[in-house]
Amino acid sequence: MRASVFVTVLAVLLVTLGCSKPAQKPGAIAITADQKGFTPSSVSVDKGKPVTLAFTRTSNDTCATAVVFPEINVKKDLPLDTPVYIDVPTDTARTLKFTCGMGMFESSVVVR
Ligand SMILES: [Cu+2]
Repeated sequence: MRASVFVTVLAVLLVTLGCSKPAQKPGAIAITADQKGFTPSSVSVDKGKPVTLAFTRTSNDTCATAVVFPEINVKKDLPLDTPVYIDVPTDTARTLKFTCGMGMFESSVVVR
């Protein structure tokens, strides 16, 4: 019967984690998009540790109305003053480039 207790605990845990997901992400790394591009334009994160970036566009005077991570096929629109959360894979040590929708404001996440 121990196995079934374990499975029940695991299921409850997964449901709890799942429910908390759409909420705010306190550990997220904040990145601002404005006329200067992305700030900070480079972030380093620890390999193997889950990382969420929170992109917020704070100006209409910028072409960074979207953020693109070409290596992981992620493209997200950045509505004004609304945080957009992106989970970055950290399983391998590498540099993940991110830019605006036109490939400008080249920035990076360094996983090491
Ligand atoms: Cu651009």
